[in-house]
Amino acid sequence: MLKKIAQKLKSLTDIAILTHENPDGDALGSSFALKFALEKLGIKADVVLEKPINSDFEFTGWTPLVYDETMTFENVIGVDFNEPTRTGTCASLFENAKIKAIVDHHICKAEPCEIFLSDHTAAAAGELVFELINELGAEIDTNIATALYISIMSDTGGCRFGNTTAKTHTILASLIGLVDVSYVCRMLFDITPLRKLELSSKLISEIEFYGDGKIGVISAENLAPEDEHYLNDMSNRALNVEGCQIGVFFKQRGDIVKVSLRTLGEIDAAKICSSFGGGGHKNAAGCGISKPFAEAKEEFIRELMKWI
Ligand SMILES: [Mn+2]
Repeated sequence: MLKKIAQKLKSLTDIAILTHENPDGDALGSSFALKFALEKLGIKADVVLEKPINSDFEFTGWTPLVYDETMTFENVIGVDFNEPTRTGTCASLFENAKIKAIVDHHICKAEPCEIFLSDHTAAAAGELVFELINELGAEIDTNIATALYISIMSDTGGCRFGNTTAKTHTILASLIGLVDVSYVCRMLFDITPLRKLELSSKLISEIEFYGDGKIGVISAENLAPEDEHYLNDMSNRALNVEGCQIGVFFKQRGDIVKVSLRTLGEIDAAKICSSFGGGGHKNAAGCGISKPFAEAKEEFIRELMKWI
């Protein structure tokens, strides 16, 4: 499939790259790595996002095209999602395109398009994009290497999560000479906007525990939309409390309670979230529940209690 996708991409002159809404480091890094590689081959490529890049990633200097409803693209490739609805308002670009492909590493329920590479053993979409770039024959330069490095380090939490493999390290090792590692890691993992520090300290101070401290729960019922991206790692923060095996973060978004779940070992986050219509990876998954906040939370925690 990798070969097929590379051949297809090489036959095109203009490609839009899409990724999931509220893009994280993997979504952005794998998208921009692919853009830079395609441009090296003389193919016009744009990353199209719902919104401008969030402040966490301003340091990259990456510039996406911001979606507007007049946009149309004949050719689209999606990275880091396998359900087109995950791209938010960009879903129409995907639906209306003539040629569409997806490269993804989430557990997959249904094939979203004909040209579809799905490998849930990959730690990050960036690992698959790395292989795709090699297949395309584009030479990896500093811009591409940095984007891939950000992608893989983000989805593996700096090679600390259970999804990290020997292959992850091998790929990173091949990139490392081209990347300003200490700068990138400081920007990814250490630098915190003051607003994020304030918000997360407040939410963490209100953490609740269930099941003898095995389940840590952080909740944000009244969250301003512009603050949402500051709280991407809240479920990890809950999981990091000594004795916790499950970390969960509930936040209200419109009429939906969004759930972000992190688990240890055999506690299958993807399975738990799929019973609420969501999905993801074995130890990191999410879902949305259309119920009042307290009710959604109670129902989800009741399900978690079965796993401990
Ligand atoms: Mn990913």
